[in-house]
Amino acid sequence: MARVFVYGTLKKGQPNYPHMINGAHGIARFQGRGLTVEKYPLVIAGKYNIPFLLNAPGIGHHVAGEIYSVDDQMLQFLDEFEGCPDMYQRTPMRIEVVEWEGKSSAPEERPAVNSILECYVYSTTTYQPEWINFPYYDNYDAFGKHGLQYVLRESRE
Ligand code: PCA
Repeated sequence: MARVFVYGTLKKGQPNYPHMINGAHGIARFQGRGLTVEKYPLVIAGKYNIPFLLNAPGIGHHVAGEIYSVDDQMLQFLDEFEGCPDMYQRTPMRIEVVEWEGKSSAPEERPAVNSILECYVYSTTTYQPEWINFPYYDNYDAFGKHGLQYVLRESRE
């Protein structure tokens, strides 16, 4: 099992969450919520209003997201779904635990609140330079007041 931190459309209540709970893609177990230890610019970009964590540490906010434990099959699905490595690259990042719900591990293996875990994150270094000037978010919501509603894959032209 691998640990993945999601900050965008894969979070609960967001447009691509159904893929996380689709057993045909493998297993993803929700473990808790977290925050990037480093600051990153999280922007919404392109004509489909896609959220991107730009891999430019030190700029932006500590970004909120969810920690999942996923099997190899789900990890492979997510790589394909996220256009990895062209659109996003999956890299290990340090994530601070905000809230832990994972029940699978023994109590002594349960990470404490405020402890730091290494998790895979889909961020990008292959972004258009002007994106760094876009507004930064700390907690992505496709339906937020920014009005930049995410366009689902199947609705794109
Ligand atoms: N999906 C991935 C990266 C951005 C996105 O929309 C995620 O939720 O973390």
